[in-house]
Order: sequence, then C-alpha cells, then structure tokens
Amino acid sequence: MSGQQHYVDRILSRRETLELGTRLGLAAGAAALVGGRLFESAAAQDATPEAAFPPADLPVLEITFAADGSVSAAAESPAGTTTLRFVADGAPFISSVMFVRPDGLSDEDLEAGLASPEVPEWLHTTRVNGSVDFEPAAPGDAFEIVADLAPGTWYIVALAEIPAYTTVEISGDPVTVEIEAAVEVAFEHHDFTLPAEVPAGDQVWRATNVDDVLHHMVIFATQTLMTDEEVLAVLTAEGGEESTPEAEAGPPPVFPVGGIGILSKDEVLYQVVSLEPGFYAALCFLTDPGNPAPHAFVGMIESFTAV
Ligand SMILES: [Cu+2]
Repeated sequence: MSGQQHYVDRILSRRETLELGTRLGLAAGAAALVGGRLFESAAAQDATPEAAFPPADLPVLEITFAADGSVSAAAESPAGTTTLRFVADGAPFISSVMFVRPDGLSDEDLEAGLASPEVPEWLHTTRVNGSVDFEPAAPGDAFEIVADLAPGTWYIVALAEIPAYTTVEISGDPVTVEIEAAVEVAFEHHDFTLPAEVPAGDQVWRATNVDDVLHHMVIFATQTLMTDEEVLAVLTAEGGEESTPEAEAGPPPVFPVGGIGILSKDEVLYQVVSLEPGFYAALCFLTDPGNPAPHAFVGMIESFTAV
C-alpha cells in the first residue's frame, strides 16, 4: 500500500502531471503521471488467462531493449496479427511506441518529434500501435501483446531522454486472426466504450481506436464508482496539506493500476489486463492537435466495475 500511497502523493502534489499526457507512448499520461511503470513483469503475475495468450501459432516479433538504451528487432516480419514480445535485456524499464513513418517526414522532424515532450503533430497522421510501458521484475523478463500490423516500415522507439529506435519491414498480405477476448474496448471521439462490468483477474482485452486522433487508456482503481467530476477532482487536487496518519492508513482514493497504449485509427491491440474485483475509472490523457486539453477533461473518462 505504501507504494500506491507514494503514487497518489505524486499525483496529488503535481497538478501539472495531467498535462504530461502530451508525451509519446503510454508513458505519457501514465508513467510520468505516477512516477512508475504500469505493467508488472509477467513473472510477477500470479495467474494466467483462461485462454492461452498469446496464441502459440502467431508469428512473433521479438523486440529487445538493452542496458545501453538501444532497441533491436528482426529486420522483417509478416503482416497481420503478430505477437510483440518486448524483452528487457538489461534495460531497467521498457517504454516504447511503434509507428509507420509518415511519407515525406524529414529526418530532422522525426528526431525532433521523438525527443519532444509533446506528441508531434505528424504522429496523428500515421499508424501507431505497440505502445507499452513495462518494468521487469528480473532481467530477461518480457511483456507480450498482440497487434494487427499493417504492411510498412515500422519504427520501434525506446522512449527515453535520448530516444533510440530500430525499424522493421512488415510485408505481405496481412493474415488477420481474431483472438477471443473477455473485454472489448473502443477508443471513440473523446469517449471510451467498454462494458459497465468486466471480469476480474487476468483477462484478454481487445482494444481498437475508431476515432481520427490518437488515444490511450490509463486505468485507475477507485474506492467507489466515481463520476467524471469526482475522478478529475481527486487527480487535480493539491496534495500534502490534508495528509494525516489516518488518511495515509486508508486506501488511496484513486491510483493507477494499468492501461492500454496509444492506438491510431483502426489499429487493433490485444493485451492481458489484470484487475482485482472493485471499481475503476479509465482515462485518456492524450490531446488533439492544436489543443492542449487532455481528453479526460473533455469527457474521455469511463467508470466501470470488475467482478
Ligand atoms: Cu484520447
């Protein structure tokens, strides 16, 4: 609980963190917001999903993150539904995003965009998927997601103060496989569509973006089923003054427990999401081009229950 309290203190003491959703990757509104990484090592998960995930018969693209900050992967991989295996080979954490380089984007704009704390406008014009934020419990631990990859030259970026990237050529007629998912999530225009009740435990979630701009989803645990206004009030409150021993002894009102990375329009991602039974709120901290308001402030909050 102390770790969670620490996260909450960070949230409460940093009103400006809600603006951090303007960074690349799920790292954006999430890791920067909470000062930690969202996904625990698979080795730390205490159960496996009811259906085997990822399915064994999918092509696997292994992406390796080294201690020196570099990222490497195979030069090519077939298009279609693919297991993306993010391996921490010496890297203390993995914060990544994948995208197809837009036509005509200069090297200068590419490098500047990757180094910028803001989402570059060009990222809204292309395919984005493969955004994870993962802290390994032990060296060599991996985090796996499944994505439908369209043909193209995909950039795989290791987000850091000095970003590194590699490229992989995705080619051929896409072989798309529908994977059984316990929960379906749609990223819509400033809104999420997901069930009011989702199954607790390690479950496969399928997420897709049906909007024209980028979205992600950060999941916060809450003590009650909160209204949008209540969630935002907690996240934007000034912290510190009301911190008493009694308050610290109780569970924090709102704390992050996971999420789904950035997707562009029509991208599809499958991922195991592990929730205890209880109440949650899903928020998006990304922004529209030219508008600094995180989507959560214009309605992109959805409360739900895990049972
Ligand atoms: Cu959004």
